[in-house]
Amino acid sequence: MNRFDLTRRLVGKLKSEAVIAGVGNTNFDLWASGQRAENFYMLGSMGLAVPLGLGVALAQPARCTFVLEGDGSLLMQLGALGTVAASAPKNLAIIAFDNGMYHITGKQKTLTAGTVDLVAVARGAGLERSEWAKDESHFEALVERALREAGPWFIGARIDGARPAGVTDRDPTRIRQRFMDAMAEKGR
Ligand SMILES: Cc1ncc(C[n+]2csc(CCOP(=O)(O)OP(=O)(O)O)c2C)c(N)n1
Repeated sequence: MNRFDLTRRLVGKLKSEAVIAGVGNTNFDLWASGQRAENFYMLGSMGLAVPLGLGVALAQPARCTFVLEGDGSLLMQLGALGTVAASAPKNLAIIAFDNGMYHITGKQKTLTAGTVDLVAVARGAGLERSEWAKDESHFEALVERALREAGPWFIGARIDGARPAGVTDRDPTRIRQRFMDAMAEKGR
């Protein structure tokens, strides 16, 4: 599967849901998919997308929040999965884009290229609703379930090594303000 394709499939199903995308390629492809005001693009802090998404989900229980994160970034902050399970926000879905590498810094292999299975790790952390998407239509079905049924959800997607479809503007102040203004609007 391809990250930009999956990101567009996700965004095509959204209304006022929040989307928090992690460093590098995940936020580049989210940016390239249309720059919704409800999108937050993490610039620089590896592993912070899940903690940020957890905070948004807890602060805005009426709004569904999606987190998009790479395998390398998830591995850097694994404890966050246990914190999500302990907090059990029904409105949070984590999507892990697993390419088995730190693509953006030079394609160095991550542990998921070897023994680590992120969905098994998420289940072990207490996230019962954790599944690998088998293909694009299964990915869409899991996203639709996450929009309808109580989470927290963890959806893993094994992706190719394609480059992202764009590059996010490096304007953190504007990204933060636009997102905060959107979060001040009523959620669904
Ligand atoms: C604490 C920290 N260490 C290292 C980096 C440098 N860095 C930025 S992105 C990245 C790789 C991210 O890998 P992954 O989350 O798997 O995403 P991919 O690049 O494969 O899309 C690294 C090592 C950083 N930003 N922060």
